[in-house]
Amino acid sequence: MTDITLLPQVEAFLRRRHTLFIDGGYVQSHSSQTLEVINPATDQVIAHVADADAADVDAAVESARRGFQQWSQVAPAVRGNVLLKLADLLERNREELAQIETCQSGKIIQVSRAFEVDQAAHFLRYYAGWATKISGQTLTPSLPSFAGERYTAFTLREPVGVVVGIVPWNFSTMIAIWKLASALVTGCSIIIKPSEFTPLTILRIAELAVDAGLPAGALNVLTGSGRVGQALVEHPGTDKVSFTGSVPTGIAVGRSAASAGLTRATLELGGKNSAGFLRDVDLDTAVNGIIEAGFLHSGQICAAAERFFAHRSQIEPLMARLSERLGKLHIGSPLDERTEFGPVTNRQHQRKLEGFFAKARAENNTIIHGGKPMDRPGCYVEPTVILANSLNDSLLNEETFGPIATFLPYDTEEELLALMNHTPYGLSASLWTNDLSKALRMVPAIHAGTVWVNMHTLLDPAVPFGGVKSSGIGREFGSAFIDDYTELKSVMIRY
Ligand code: TXE
Repeated sequence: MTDITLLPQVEAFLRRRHTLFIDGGYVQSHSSQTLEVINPATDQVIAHVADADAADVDAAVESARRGFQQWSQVAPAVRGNVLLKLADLLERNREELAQIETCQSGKIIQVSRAFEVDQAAHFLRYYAGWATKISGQTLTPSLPSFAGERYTAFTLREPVGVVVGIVPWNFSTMIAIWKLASALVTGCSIIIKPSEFTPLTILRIAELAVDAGLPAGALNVLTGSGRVGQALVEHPGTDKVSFTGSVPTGIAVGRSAASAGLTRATLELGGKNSAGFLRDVDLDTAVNGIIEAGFLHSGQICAAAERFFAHRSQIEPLMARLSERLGKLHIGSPLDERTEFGPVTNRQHQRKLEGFFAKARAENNTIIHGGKPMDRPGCYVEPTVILANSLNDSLLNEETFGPIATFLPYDTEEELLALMNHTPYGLSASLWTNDLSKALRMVPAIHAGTVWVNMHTLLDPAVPFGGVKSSGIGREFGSAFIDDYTELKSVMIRY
């Protein structure tokens, strides 16, 4: 094993006594409770963070309300420049941030660098560009004039106020950046509640945001358990929640937000995404596609595919070739630059995946590859390929959020569409074919917020992203986020 050496600043950061980030700096929590942060590759406790309490929630919300008053008055061009500077600072501190992220999440270092830092900086710059382009419209009222009076009208786009950004553990930095960039560019302030499993990187980024010129209170970070997220959603001083995470928690958050005086909620939840391979795709292309769709970051991606459908004539050779490729993956320490496949992010999740392996066996699914935890320290499970018996099998219906590709054969393209749509979820789906004309005819029949053709999982800030059915409400990215982070005020004038 040849792990890279941790930078001295990473060692020093991990040794810090981590507190909360409120009002532009670190402050002690009112609570004496702390949470352990565990490196899932080694099982070692690498840091402790505060488990915020109700008084901390009040302090963060008061700070965010003051931050909102100030930040919403800052000129759009200046807001955009702060985001651009933050993107520069992410890149300047790339290795430090990537190493902190890998230590807390087990994400392989190459993925931490490429996605948690480089992609996050790319998203920040995209959002920064919107700062100077968000406006209302002028309108022509429709009513006739009764006595010669005239009417004119226009709309204003106003920031919604204090946003709560609740972030999961799979991409702790990039998802936090999506939320803070959307909030800050529209003039909102934001309180980020990171996952209890991965709270560290965003604490460091909050410091960088102050260096980039963000005023106190515009960004606060409250660490703690789900209870802290719930208290923020229910707080009368918050105006909107942007949640990314599991379906059951997302539904609970949506309910709490509605009960707390119709707090706006955008919910980006997971699901059970499908990838359908048409007969014309050659096996190597299909195998590369399955690795991209199902095994990047050990499948711990809400948009990843978990249900794979291949033509009956191809399914066996396809699974054999996939199994051969997975057998050659370099599995190891996420701090080793050669590693292609690392641990999952926490013990709880590893146990959940073991539960899925047991279900597959109990339902007589065929385990083509993997199907076990790995006999080594850390939260490792084998990359796994399963052949299901029927559409009702658990592995084709329940989100595993892990490196498990479950297959079922189809005979006709009509059947393929029915199989792909047979799920209460609809975040993403992909079709793989050389026949683009056929793909374009099939795309409208697929029930998902994003349909990819000959690709899967790659998110672009210019392309809206979000779910249909039980996979969520609202869209991130593109111009679509503007509707969720601003109120539309209508102004009508008689003259
Ligand atoms: O997610 P949660 P968890 C799946 C994955 C995983 C399972 C549970 O299968 O094994 O969900 O993971 C905060 N009010 N996904 O428990 O519960 C919580 O503190 C407000 C899929 O980590 O969804 C964390 O910050 N907030 C998923 C965030 O919500 C609450 C990504 C997400 O936690 C809360 C992650 C409450 N009542 C896990 N309860 C995806 N699809 O992207 C918890 N939180």
